[in-house]
Amino acid sequence: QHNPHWWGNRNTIVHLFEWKWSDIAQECESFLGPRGFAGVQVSPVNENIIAAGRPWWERYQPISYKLTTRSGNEEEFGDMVRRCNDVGVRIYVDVLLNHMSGDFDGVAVGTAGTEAEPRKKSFPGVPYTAQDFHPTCEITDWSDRFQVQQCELVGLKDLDQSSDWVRSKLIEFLDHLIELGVAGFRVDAAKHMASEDLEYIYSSLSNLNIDHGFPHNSRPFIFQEVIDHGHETVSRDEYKDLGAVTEFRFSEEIGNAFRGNNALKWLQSWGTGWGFLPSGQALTFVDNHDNQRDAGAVLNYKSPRQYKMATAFHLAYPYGISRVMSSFAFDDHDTPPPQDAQERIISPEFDEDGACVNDWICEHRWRQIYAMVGFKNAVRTTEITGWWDNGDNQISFCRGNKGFLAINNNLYDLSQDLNTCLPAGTYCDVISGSLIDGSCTGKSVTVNDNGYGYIHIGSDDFDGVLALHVDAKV
Ligand code: ARE
Ligand code: CA
Repeated sequence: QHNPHWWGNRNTIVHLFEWKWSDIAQECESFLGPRGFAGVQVSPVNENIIAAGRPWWERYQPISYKLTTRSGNEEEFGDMVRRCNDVGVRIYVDVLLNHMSGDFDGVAVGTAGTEAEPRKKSFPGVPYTAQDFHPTCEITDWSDRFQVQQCELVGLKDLDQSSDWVRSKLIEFLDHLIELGVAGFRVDAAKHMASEDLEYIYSSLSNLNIDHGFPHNSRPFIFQEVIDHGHETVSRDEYKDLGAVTEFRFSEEIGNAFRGNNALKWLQSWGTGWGFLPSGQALTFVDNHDNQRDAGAVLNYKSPRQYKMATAFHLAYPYGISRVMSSFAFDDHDTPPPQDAQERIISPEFDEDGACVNDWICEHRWRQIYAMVGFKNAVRTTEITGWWDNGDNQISFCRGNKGFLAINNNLYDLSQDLNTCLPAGTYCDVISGSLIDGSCTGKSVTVNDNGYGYIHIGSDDFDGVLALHVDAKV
């Protein structure tokens, strides 16, 4: 179940972390569809516990499978899915199959008003009782398969997916979402579930809903969150044939490279050459909602220049199923999404350039990022050719004769004639500007009959990337 069911030539997913359904519907129509985004990963849709201060992570603690959260209710969810599908943008839901909520003193009330007693493993809204869970134990040894899969991840009540009842409830929940028109699922904490159980669940799911434009017999796209750095017993290889797997090594290595810890020239063998999963099984990202919060190699919006370079490379190099992160501003692990005094999530607002202003970061609305989504669409089906580097942190390459990317992460200028592999003509650099009314608002490059053009990226230019493609030819 590796096919994401993209529409037309589209091929980039954006994670609209913590957005409301009505705002996503609007975003599909006004921005994502027109800009050629292929799909949206949405935050968990089912009822969750209410945690003090409303941290984003309360949504990873389910209470029931009723579709009411701070992002909206079932009606709003259904309306969003229909409106996004109507403009060729697919919806993928983040689903929690591993666990329910963690301990809560007394009776907890969820976002749909359902009561539960997590300490007793009693979730009448499903219903689940203690017998549907693994006995309580703590994960202390991450190399111990039993602990990783049958103990409680950060104290979250661990469901027993080998039981018929649990399986039937999970399948019913996922089928309900398929009925509403989703194209697939991000499976949270997949490493914490036995792959045999997941295989049973995935293969039992309905085909995608033909009323939403999916061809007959389309299977839901599955991408599984498995964090595998190569030194634990449970590995990505157990899951990769069931569906795609999040390739965390990609995220760390691209961060390392663009932070300057590894020369960009080494990126020539990017992909399987770096020990990553085969391209069609790898869900790739510069950062995700978890690792953007950890200090370390991973880049996030707080280092914008490096982040835009890494994203340009991510979207230009033909490897993986790409996902772009769209964040809200945070100080620490617990910062809630933008909310009002009544703790309702507030809608993003935009300035005259279309950038978000009220604590929504909206990386997907940064020109340097959405322009690369357009680049990836324009070069779809081409191979990488014409790699060039200066032996250090200046690189360039072509995508067939449809696109060209150059990056300068050295502290001196890149100024020279390079092979762009493009047909002769003048092209707009889609990073420093756009093609508007037949002319470039940023840099432009004139390509001669041999495919060469003069490329300049100054070390103090606003961005360290230059990107040309056939859809931005003057
Ligand atoms: C919160 C509190 C906890 C509290 C718990 C229960 O922070 O203190 O004990 O509630 O009351 C998210 C947040 C958590 C939050 C949780 C539930 O990140 O802070 O806990 O929601 O509200 C491992 C897993 C991987 C998991 C990461 C976070 O393998 O699956 O840990 N990622 C997913 C989601 C998270 C989410 C959950 C799972 C839970 O993406 O957003 O948690 O649904 C090594 C290992 C990895 C390990 C990693 C971090 O790299 O190889 O396997 O990841 O360390 O520990
Ligand atoms: Ca488990």
